[in-house]
Amino acid sequence: MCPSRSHSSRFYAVSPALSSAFVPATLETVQGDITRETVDAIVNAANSGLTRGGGVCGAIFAAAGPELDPACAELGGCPTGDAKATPGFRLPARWIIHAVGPVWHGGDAGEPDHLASAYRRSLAVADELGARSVAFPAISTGIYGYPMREAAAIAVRTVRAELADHRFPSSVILCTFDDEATRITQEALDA
Ligand code: AR6
Repeated sequence: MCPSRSHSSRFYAVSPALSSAFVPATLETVQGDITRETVDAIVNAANSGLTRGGGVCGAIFAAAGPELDPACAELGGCPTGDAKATPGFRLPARWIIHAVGPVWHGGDAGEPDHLASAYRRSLAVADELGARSVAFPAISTGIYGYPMREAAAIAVRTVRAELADHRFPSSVILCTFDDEATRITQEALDA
């Protein structure tokens, strides 16, 4: 579990599978190293070749172990805005969902749509896997240069909308890596 946990934002999503019943779904921000999250699936901020990279991708490949490289190679890449899953190998998480966010080019090159799509597709893959809990890093906000505030607003809006439509997951963590990202993400949750 990540070292510091900020307060959660709880809301209620209607599960289509449970007709009129309400299923509590949680969305919260947690600060720390995503590779240590004890969730069913963690999301990787991947490149379209699904190869070992820097940032959170490098941390995930290092923690998952050498089995991850051939497992990713078998997937044959992944377009921007899409997501594909592998096992988590040596991670506490059972699965890794590799999501490819956009490189920031100033905001007029379809970046918001691609970023929302990366979150949406990751949640669809989690749903297919039956993953009950998923942790996301702040996709695209590091090496790919997406401004944190804009990215956090898209993450919160997209995840909230998707959780209302899917049975799984019922718990989503937005895992932030530093104090500023945590503060900005919490503000997006509270907005
Ligand atoms: N746990 C949680 N968040 C982290 C961690 C960690 N261990 N390490 C970094 N972050 P980035 P991108 C945060 O650069 O911008 C790779 O080479 C970090 O502070 O990892 O989508 C890939 O292979 C930032 O807020 O991903 C691609 O080529 C966020 O994770 C490219 O980088 C995302 O930063 C993807 O770039």
